[in-house]
Amino acid sequence: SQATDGENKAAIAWDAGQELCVEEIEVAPPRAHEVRIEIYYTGVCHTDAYTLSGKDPEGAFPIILGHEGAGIVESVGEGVTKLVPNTCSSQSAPPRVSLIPVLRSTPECKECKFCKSGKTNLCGKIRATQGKGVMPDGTSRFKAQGKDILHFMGTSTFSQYTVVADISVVAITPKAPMDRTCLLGCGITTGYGAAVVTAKVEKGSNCAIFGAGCVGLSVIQGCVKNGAAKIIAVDVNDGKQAWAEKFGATTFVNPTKLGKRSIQEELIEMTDGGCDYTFDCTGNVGVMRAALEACHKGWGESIIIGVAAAGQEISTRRMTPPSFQLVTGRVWRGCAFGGIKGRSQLPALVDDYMNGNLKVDEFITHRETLPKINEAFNAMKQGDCIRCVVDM
Ligand code: NAD
Ligand code: AHE
Ligand code: ZN
Repeated sequence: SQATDGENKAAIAWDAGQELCVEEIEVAPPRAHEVRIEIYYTGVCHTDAYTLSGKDPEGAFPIILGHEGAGIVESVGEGVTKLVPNTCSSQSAPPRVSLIPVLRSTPECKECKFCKSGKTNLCGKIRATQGKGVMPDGTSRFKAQGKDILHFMGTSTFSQYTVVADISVVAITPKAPMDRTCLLGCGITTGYGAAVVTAKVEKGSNCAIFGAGCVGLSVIQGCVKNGAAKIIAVDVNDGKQAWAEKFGATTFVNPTKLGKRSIQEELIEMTDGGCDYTFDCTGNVGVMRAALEACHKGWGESIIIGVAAAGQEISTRRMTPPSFQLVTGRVWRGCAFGGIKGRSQLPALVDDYMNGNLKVDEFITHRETLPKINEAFNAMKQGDCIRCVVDM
């Protein structure tokens, strides 16, 4: 089917805090260096809910959310040579290319100061326009009810067709099942990369992971992969204990059940002086502080992954002077998409999954279809949903 023939539906967020409306939209053809993709499956990430809630300072409406997608290239704009449909596959009819559009901050142009630095996976080429919800030329490709609809994270996967910059797309093996690999577009890759690529957890390390949702569970799988000794999952929901253990956590702590003792005190005692690595996978600024303060003096590193709401502040004050948390060698850092470069490094992760070396299926607790996408958001609030995959 064609993107513009009236059969194209998308879930539109008309305003903050409202349910998504599934309705017909027009998706204009891709312009130069753009790709139009037929989305087959999308995951729903907490960052979609965060932006929908109105807490994202960049979140403008109306917008088409979604940034964990897998699909097939339908057409390409001028100057796109590597993602041309029907040429990249050895499969018989219909030949196709599977793609994961990767999230906004992690396109990879391989030419900008960021890409060339060798120090980050962030790419500067289209970040400014992406933040404004438009394509690099400053315009939108989506129209509904006569109005322009904004793009999100350079992906907008809650649409049966979407247009993205070519540098936001990564071609993966056509054998990969799209109803699972869509999740590599954000949550799983983010957590795994945070442990393996950003923290570079060493064998024998003591690690604490705050928040055992999709991101935290994948941090756990990264810690397991790198041979960590203690992998302590911290979550306020006791239901997450079994999940954390399934992914390889060695211990589970519910911080609400420690009486007067703080979680940082508990972790420092459990690890004989503090953790080598801690990870915030909650987005809660109080948790970020606890995660830093639970680190070992001299070298402990705390990685912030969670996205905190606009207007909040991160702070630390457990020592006098407070700067001594960092002066005495603890490191506070963060990462987007785990520090993984979308186009250079993601295909290898897909291969790891195909070879049975990376858990993906295990994260899927719910499935929905596009007309019921709001159910996916409801499920996410329940606490028993790790990831819901939406069949578009
Ligand atoms: P999730 O809601 O599935 O998981 C969060 C977990 O944290 C839940 O199990 C919850 O019970 C637990 N939790 C909440 N408050 C807690 C507290 N005070 N102490 C301990 N545990 C607590 O969410 P997710 O999809 O795994 O995402 C986690 C965070 O990561 C979100 O903030 C999301 O926006 C962010 N995120 C960031 C990136 C990135 O690239 N940096 C990518 C994906 C998601
Ligand atoms: N306005 C931002 C807010 C959300 C955010 O921080 N996004 C993270 C990824 S979270 C994915 O679930 C991110 O990549 N930030 C780095 C950047 O350059 O924005 C947004 O992304 O819309
Ligand atoms: Zn996400």
